[in-house]
Amino acid sequence: MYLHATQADRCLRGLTLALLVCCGCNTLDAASQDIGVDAGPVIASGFEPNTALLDRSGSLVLSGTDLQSGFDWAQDLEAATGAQRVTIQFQGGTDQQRRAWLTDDPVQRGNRTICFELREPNVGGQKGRVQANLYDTFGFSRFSQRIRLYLGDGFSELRDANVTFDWLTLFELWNNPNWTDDPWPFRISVNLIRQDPDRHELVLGAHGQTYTDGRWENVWEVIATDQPIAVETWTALELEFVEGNASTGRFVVRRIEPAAATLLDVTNWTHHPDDANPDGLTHLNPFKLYTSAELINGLHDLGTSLSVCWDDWQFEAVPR
Ligand SMILES: [Ca+2]
Ligand SMILES: [Ca+2]
Repeated sequence: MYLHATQADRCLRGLTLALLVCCGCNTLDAASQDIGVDAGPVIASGFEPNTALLDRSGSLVLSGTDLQSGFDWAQDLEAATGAQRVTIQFQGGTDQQRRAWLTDDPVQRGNRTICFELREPNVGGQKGRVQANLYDTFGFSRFSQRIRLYLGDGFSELRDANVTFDWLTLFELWNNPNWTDDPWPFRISVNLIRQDPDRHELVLGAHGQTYTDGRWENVWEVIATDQPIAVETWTALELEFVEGNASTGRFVVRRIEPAAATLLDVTNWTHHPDDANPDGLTHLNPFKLYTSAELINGLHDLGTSLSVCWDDWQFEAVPR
């Protein structure tokens, strides 16, 4: 147990995870970090035992120590990020409508993962939400994250049905949040989208948006056309963020495997353009499943739900 995470501890932990990954799933091996985050992961978990989900007033809290990586979800997390916990938030509903749970890899038994499922719209009947909250951090000027994603139940239907959509959020960065009375709300959302009903492909898109008078408006938008994300197989993704303006801000999404590729590469605002004193990224959803009642109900009518699994989360960051 790492009660006091030293630099040596972190190096050892990073090495341990690298070895595990190298010998196991072969997904998160070294790749170049071109935005200057190279301190080694400060969060590193494959959701292996003894990672646990504890119920706290309707949300779940990632707890315990991942004995494979050595990462402790309380002390190590707070020392590395300033955040006291990673919460899995639902915004209401029942276990029949939405859930998050630790379970075996759908492909490789014995490997533990965290899975999210939406069966019915759990937020006032209007939408469905299951999300990891990494909130109230020190504020990062840069971060890099790797995680593996498995698109499970419902996604082959979304790929093949006669439907288009652009709201199915997998990642979201809040710089700054719109629920804290901050004068300069701004967010970057990464969605899985389907643009053309004649193409049976799910692709990633991202936008940076300001929030004014209850409305989100695009500052920029990009779509990884011609780079479909496969369903019912593991995809390893890397996200990188640099806080900055139209020429210094950066947001990148790469696929590590299968088929390594840069999917989204944005040089543009990563905070509100009117915010003269950006203070780093304090709030993010490092993984989430958030979409419309329309999609969830449509899948429900087809007799299925919407489920994703996540594994091998690594996060490294530079505080401001
Ligand atoms: Ca795992
Ligand atoms: Ca900020």
